[in-house]
Amino acid sequence: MKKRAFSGIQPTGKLHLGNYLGAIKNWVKNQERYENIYCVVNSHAITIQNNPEELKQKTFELFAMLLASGLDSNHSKLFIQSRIDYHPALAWILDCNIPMGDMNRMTQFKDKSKKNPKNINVGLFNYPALMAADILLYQSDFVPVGEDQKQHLELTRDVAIRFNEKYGECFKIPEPLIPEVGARIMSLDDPYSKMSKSNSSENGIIYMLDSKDMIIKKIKRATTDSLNEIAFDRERGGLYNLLCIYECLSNKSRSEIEKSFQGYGDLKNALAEAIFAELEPIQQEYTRLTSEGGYIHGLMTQNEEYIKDIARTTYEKAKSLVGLI
Ligand code: AQP
Repeated sequence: MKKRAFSGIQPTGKLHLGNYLGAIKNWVKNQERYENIYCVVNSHAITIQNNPEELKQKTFELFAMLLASGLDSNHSKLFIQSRIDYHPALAWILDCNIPMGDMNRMTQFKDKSKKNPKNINVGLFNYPALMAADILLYQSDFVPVGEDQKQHLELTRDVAIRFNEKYGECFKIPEPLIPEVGARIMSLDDPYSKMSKSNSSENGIIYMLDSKDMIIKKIKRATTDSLNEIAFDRERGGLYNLLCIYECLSNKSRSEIEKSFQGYGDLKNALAEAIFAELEPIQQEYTRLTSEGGYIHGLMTQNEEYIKDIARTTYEKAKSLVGLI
């Protein structure tokens, strides 16, 4: 029997190259290897997104973008988080089993609160409990995510282990699947911050729907240094980030890549071409899919019965184990 992979992505902002290389590309690559369940986590999105019409539109667009990127309904069950009520229900049970100290350590909450001090809400603080519920409901073996989610995955594993020990066997303990290359794509103009939908400046971020001209412009402006020597050196953050992006897209080894370019101009030209070559077919498919809106809306609810069955079984077990009637 195939192992199960589960992951989710928020319909906040516009999808970018970090989301694609850190998560989506790997979901697609491993599609035939695992039994896959992928989720548009719109309930997570309301921790930072508060325009209802925009949220509905972004949920639709993200769903279409995942399909356009190559997720295939024969191999991957895609669904919308808010349509399955067991997610917040299990999150509450987990909430009551997560020590405050564990939650207080979560760095993403600290980062996001610092960057948006006007919107520090309880949901944002509690995000990791809902994420743990998402994963544990589906008895997932693997969770393919970017490196930024590692700490949340550790919390998920800890709460599951503790719960199983305290109340009896209930949850499978999931393993993170973090890609060797592309796990942390950095902002182009601030290579020491991750590329992020809500935090990066427009110049620091390549969106999946950027035109070729836009990609060329942003890559040309990307921060490097004055050495003009091509080497995978973590200390040279700007160059290292560009080389890692190229590595994800080229299937070449690091030594081959280092020998391929004369200087930064040469690398930047090839990188912009490689990014557009990867994104162009996705953009075309996205345009095709979204022009048939009814088709996407039909797919958005297609897997719900299957998904609900798995979620219900886990939730009912957890509920009964803690003594809720
Ligand atoms: N820069 C990145 N490099 C590699 N992987 C990344 N991911 C996000 N940024 C990078 C991975 O994308 C998946 C979906 O992420 P998400 O949208 O659900 O939330 P996020 O991690 O918080 O992504 P953003 O772009 O930073 O969004 P905002 O700003 O809205 O919070 C995850 O697997 C993540 O690891």
